[in-house]
Amino acid sequence: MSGMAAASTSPADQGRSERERGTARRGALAGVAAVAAALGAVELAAGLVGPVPSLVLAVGDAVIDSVPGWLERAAIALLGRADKPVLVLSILLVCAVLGAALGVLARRWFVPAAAAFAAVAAAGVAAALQDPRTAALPAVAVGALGVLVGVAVLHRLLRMAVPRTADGTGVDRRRFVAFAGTATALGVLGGAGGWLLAGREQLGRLRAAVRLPAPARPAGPVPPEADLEIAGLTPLFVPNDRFFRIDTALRVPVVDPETWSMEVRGMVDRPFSLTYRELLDLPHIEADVTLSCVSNEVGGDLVGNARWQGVPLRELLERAGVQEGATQLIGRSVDGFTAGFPTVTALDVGEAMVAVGMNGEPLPLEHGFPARLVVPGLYGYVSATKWLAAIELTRWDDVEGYWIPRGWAKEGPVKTQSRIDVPRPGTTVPAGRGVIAGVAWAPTRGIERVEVRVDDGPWQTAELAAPLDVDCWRQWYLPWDATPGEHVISTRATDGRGEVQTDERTPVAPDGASGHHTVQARVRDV
Ligand SMILES: Nc1nc2c(c(=O)[nH]1)N[C@H]1C(S)=C(S)[C@@H](COP(=O)(O)O)O[C@H]1N2
Ligand SMILES: [Mo]
Repeated sequence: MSGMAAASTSPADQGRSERERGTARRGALAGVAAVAAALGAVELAAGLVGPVPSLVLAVGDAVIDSVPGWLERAAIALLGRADKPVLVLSILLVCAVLGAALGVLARRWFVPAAAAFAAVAAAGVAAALQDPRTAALPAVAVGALGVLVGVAVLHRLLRMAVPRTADGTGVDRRRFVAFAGTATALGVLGGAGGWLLAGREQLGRLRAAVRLPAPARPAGPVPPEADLEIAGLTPLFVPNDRFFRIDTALRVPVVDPETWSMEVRGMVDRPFSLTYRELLDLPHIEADVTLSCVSNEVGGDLVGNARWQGVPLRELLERAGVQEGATQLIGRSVDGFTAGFPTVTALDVGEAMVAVGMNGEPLPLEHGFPARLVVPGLYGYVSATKWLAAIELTRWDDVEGYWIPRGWAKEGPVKTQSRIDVPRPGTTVPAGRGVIAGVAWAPTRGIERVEVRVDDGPWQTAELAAPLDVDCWRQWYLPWDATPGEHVISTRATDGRGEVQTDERTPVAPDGASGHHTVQARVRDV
C-alpha cells in the first residue's frame, strides 16, 4: 500500500501517459512518413515536369546564397567536396524533424499542422522561384502536389495511430507500420527517380543550348541518288533517335559540358586537356561513317550510319607529340569504359575523330554527349568510346580495353557485310514486279558491288546508290519479278579492294560475324 502511495501517478495515469507517449511516437512517425511521401512526389514531379528544379536543391541553393561568406568557406574547408551532399542531407534531416513535430502536433490540431505543412512547401516553391529558369505555375503545382500527398498520408496514418477506444485498443500497429513504411519507401524511390530525371533534364537543356560551329572541312552535299528512299529500306542517315545504342551504362552518364574536360596523355611529349568550349573552337571536320557493333549478327540491326562532326584525332595527336613505342590509343570514358586500337589507325584514317556532333546536332546523351570517339573501319567495342574523358597513348601490350579480357579480339576491323531490308524477313509480298533492297558496308574500303541471288539462280548484280564515302554504307536494290511461292534470297558485297564477302558463317565472338545474309520470302498470288 505504501509503495502505491509513494508513486506519484496512479496506474490509470501511468497507462494514459504511456498511451500518450505511444501515440506521440506514432504521430512523429506518421509525420516523417508524410514528409518522405511528399518530398518523393515533389522531386519526381519536378524531374518529370522539367522547368521546375528539385525543391530540395532549390532550398540548398537559397541556403548557399544566404549564408555569410566565412561560413561557406569554413564549410568547404571542413567538408571539401562533401559540402553539397552534407547540405542536402541536412535539409532532408530538417524536413524529417519538422515532419515529426508536425505529426505530433497534428494529433490534436490537424488543420494548423496541415497549414504549417503547406507553409513549408510554399517556402520550397519560393526558393525554386529564385531560379530564373523556373516556370511559376508548374512550380506551384508541384508544391501543391507535395502538400496534397503529405497531408493525405498524414491524415490516413493518424487515423490508424490514434486509439479509438479509451483502453487503447483498436490500433493495428502492424498496419500502421506497414503503411508508414510503404509511404516512406515510395517517397525515397520517387525522390531518387526525380533526381535521375532532373539531371538528364538539366543536361538536355544545356545540350539544346549548344551551337555547333560550321565545320572547316564539311562533308559534301548528299546527292539525291545517294538515298534510294525505297519503302522499308533503312535511310542513308539513321535518325539519332533510331540509331542503335550499345553500352555498359545502366544509366546514361550525366556529363555537364560546363565542367567537363578531356585529357590527351600517356606516352606523349606534351600532354594537354581540352574543355568543351576549346573543343568546339578547334577546326572541325565532318564525315559520314557507318558504325557497327561487333555483336551485330549477320542481317542484324546493331549498325547505323550518321554524319559525324568533330576534331580529327590526327590533329590532337600531332599537338601532343606521340612518343616512340606508343602503339595503342586508349579511349577512356567518364564511366570507366575503355577501348583501344592501333595508334597508326588514328594517324592514317583522316576521318577518325573526337566527335561532338551527330547528324547536325550535338551528340545525344545516349550517344556520348559531350564527346566520343568515332573511328571508321573499327567495331565500336575497340574504338567508339562515348562520354570521353581521356585519350591515352600506351604500348599495345600494356593495356587492354574493357571487352578484350571478356573474350573479344584485341583487333576489331569491321567485316564487309550486305543486309537485305526488303522484303522484310518473314513477310509475305505480292507476286509481280517488286524489289529486293538493302544496305552494304565496308568502312575504309568502300562498297564496289553488291550481288543478290534468288533460290538457286545466278548471282545478279544489284544497282547501287550513289557513293558518298568509303566509310559510309551504300544502299542497293534489284528489281525482282516475284513468282508465287517460297523464296530464299541471299546477298553478298564486294569491297573497294575487290574482295568478295566470304560465305563462311562465323559467330559474333570473338571478332564479328561473317557470312551471307539470307532471308525467306513468301510471295502470294494476286
Ligand atoms: N563509354 C562507353 N562507350 C562505348 C561503349 C560503352 O559500353 N561505354 N560501348 C561501345 C560499343 S560496344 C559500341 S558498339 C558503340 C555503340 O555506339 P552507339 O551506342 O552510339 O551506337 O559504343 C561504344 N562506346
Ligand atoms: Mo559493340
